[in-house]
Amino acid sequence: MATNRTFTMIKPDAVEKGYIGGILNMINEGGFKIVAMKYTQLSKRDAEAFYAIHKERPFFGELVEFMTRGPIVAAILEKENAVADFRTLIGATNPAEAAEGTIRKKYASSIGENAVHGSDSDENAAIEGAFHFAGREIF
Ligand code: RTP
Ligand code: MG
Repeated sequence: MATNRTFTMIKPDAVEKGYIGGILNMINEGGFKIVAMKYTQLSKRDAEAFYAIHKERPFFGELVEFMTRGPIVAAILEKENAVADFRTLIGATNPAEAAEGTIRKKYASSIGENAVHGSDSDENAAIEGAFHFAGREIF
């Protein structure tokens, strides 16, 4: 995957609350093009693999439980400087610290249930995109 792409998930909390449309609108307004998208649900094994980097953290069990409790929207987004610009658009992990105008400020409820995921590096964007999408599903 090229370095002008990032990977996102609309997390179960935001899907449950009916925020898919609002979040996709902010993504479009932010200048990102959707090049792959699916509505799916993570298995426990998927979530443990996806968040393996956090497996020693005290919140890992809670994170896996949360991310598997309902469907998510997974997508690959394209824009110049996609990874950094998308992290800016989503805002801080803790919505209490998220800037005005960010997705988490508007839609996240807590540090754990924070509405969206955004890749933190080009390398992870490529890994995470490939975790969810086959080449023929990316346009
Ligand atoms: P993400 O990977 O989902 O985009 O979030 P992030 O980079 O802003 O935050 P990260 O440190 O990678 O943490 C991953 C996710 O774990 C949950 N978390 N819970 N209870 C807690 O203290 C806590 N800390 C993190 C959040 O869902 C966070 O997005
Ligand atoms: Mg992260």
